[in-house]
Amino acid sequence: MSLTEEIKTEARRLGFSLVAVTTPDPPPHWPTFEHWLSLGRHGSMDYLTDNRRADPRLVLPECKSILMLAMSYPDPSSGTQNNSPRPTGRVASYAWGRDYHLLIPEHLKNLAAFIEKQVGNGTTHRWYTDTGPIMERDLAQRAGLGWIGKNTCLINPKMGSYLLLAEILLGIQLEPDTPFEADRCGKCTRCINACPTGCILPDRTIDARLCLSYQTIENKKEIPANLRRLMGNWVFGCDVCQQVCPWNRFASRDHDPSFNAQPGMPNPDLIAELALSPTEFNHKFKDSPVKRSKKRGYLRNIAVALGNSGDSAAIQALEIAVQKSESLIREHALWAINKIKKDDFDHE
Ligand code: B12
Ligand code: SF4
Ligand code: SF4
Repeated sequence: MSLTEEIKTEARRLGFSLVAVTTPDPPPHWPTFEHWLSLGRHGSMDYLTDNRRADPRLVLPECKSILMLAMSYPDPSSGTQNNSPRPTGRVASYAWGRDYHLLIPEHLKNLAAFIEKQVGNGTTHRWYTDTGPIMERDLAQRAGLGWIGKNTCLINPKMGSYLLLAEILLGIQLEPDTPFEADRCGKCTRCINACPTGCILPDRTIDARLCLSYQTIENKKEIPANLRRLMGNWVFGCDVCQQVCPWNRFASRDHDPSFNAQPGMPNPDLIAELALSPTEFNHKFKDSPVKRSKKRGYLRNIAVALGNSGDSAAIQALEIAVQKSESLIREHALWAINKIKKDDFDHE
């Protein structure tokens, strides 16, 4: 077995669903990315302006090959049936269980140690999942893991798109795989039609400022008034453009059990969540991706979802939030109260 094959076998043994190799050359769609940034479509995600994304050798000068990896997470349609009579929210399925930013690095460390052992001397390497200055989708496509769909996600023809990406930049030469050149979207436009805010653009990018995933996770300030109704009951992330994708019929059912839904997921009880104290929030979401939105962002989202529920049973909890909370949550709770009262009035 070649060194490349040995490394791939070990990656699969460690739980990665897909593994392939690409060169350290600049990502082919860097100009698309730069244009996207220049139009401000990244909103407040300033970390994306790190120009090392233009070339992996700016991240690791000795880089000779990049191992691209993907790990499956739960298909959102596998969530338990939600029969609650009380208003409930929806959480994107990658965030139902343990945070992948905690889980995947454990496997990356083990894989890097395996590579060092095989090569016999301290090989230079650097690994990331999500947070590094690396254009992960572009490099994963070039490594042959799948194509970039119109919804901008990397889709594998056998596994769909419920995949998280990671990479190890290596100072050793491995055999590069063939890029995935085909575009299997064809004439389909389901994701574009289904996106609640219409933020999917024709050049396989999205206007992140309008994306519900950005608004519920990355935006730390007010949610623009025109987007609040469109949020429906999404309180952390959004899966719509993947749920409608026909390629997710092939979504892998096999994922690390720590990604399984924790109690209260995937449909948290909105009235109960609105009353979470800082200690309760920190305890509940200690190892969950939800902690990224911080308590204030999460409760802001909960307030909007309660407003969208139109359920007058939520008014008392919202009034308490208006009295007790900081200005960001207060303003969204007031919006929610007005929305519920107006919906009631409109129905009379
Ligand atoms: C910023 C960011 C976001 C932003 C912006 C998303 C976006 N589409 O731009 C927000 C907060 C909205 C977001 C949302 C989500 N994200 Co996000 N996000 C990122 C991050 C950190 C950077 C992405 C980025 O640079 N965006 C800017 C655009 C312009 O770049 P891009 O999406 O990489 O697209 C490039 C390619 O598509 C390529 N390209 C364009 N046209 C074409 C045409 C062809 C033929 C080819 C081959 C390539 C190509 O060029 C583009 C620009 O260079 C990456 C991690 C990383 N380091 O890359 C995760 C990442 C993309 N996110 C991920 C996930 C899981 C999500 C969500 C599903 C979470 C959720 N359920 O809420 C949603 C999906 C929303 C969506 N439809 O994209 C995964 C995606 C895995 C996958 N299968 O694709 C990543 C890779 C994180 C990870 N390590 O797993 N995300
Ligand atoms: S994640 Fe939701 S809001 Fe964002 S592009 Fe997909 S469907 Fe649209
Ligand atoms: S829904 Fe259709 S157009 Fe969108 S990514 Fe999937 S196959 Fe492509």
